[in-house]
Amino acid sequence: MSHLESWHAGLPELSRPLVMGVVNVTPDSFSDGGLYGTTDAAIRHAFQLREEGADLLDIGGESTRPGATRPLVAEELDRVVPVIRALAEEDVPVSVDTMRSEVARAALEAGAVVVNDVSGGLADPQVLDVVAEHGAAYVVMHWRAHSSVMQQLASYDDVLVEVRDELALRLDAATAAGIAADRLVVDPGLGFAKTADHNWELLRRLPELGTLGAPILVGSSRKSFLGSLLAAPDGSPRPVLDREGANVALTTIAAIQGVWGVRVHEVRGSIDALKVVTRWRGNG
Ligand code: PMM
Repeated sequence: MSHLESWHAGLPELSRPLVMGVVNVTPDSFSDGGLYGTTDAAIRHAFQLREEGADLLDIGGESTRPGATRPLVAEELDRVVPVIRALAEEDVPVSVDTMRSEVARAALEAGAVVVNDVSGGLADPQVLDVVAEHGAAYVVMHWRAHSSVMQQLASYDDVLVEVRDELALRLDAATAAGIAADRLVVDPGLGFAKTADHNWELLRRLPELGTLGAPILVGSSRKSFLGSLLAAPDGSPRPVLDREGANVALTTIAAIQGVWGVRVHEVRGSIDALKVVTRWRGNG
């Protein structure tokens, strides 16, 4: 069975958590904006992450950086579709990071096997219908509002319980739209309407999301809560491209707590960490 066919048959069950490698085809992502902004550079970078061991490549054409302005639909399509097509032609499994049904549809037609929707279907509910129609897998991330206003909504009595309850509603909406329960993945959405303290608490209590009955994906890579954790004595945050050691530690912590996958910009270190956890558990 080809790699793409096996994704069509169901979510993969690996002996270690899956590694989703991030390729942002954007001029303005907070983490790698502009680095892979052209189709060719993005394709080259995706193949490099695949060689380093990424199981799935997450192709995004809209920055979710706090305060980012949204691209036009046509711009987002131009950014992601050629990259997805080139990877799918080489049997590389791809997810599309989008909140838009038009982009989700074009991406699935170009060969993507997963829709990674940071809004969990709230930004454009028709995404759910498109995913159901194609029988694709769907990542339901916890989200409260678009980036321009989301940090005003970072208020919780118990962040884990509220994120879990809000994700449960989105899972219900997804199954009501016809997405099979075994095609759904949940993600707590670190940094999306969350402070650093909220992110740390979620990372401390990941197994409590298990009652949702869906595999868990976590994306901590390069996020600003790591920048502030690692800040210099003068308080300036650690630069975005210099947060990888901390992120590898979080891959380890997430794996020990039994997550299904991690979403990372740098693949090698996380693959190494997952090998360590697997061997440490006595399974490798
Ligand atoms: N974070 C970003 C974008 N997409 N998708 C999922 N499922 N989980 C995340 O945490 C997540 C995401 C933030 O932007 P980036 O692409 O620069 O990391």
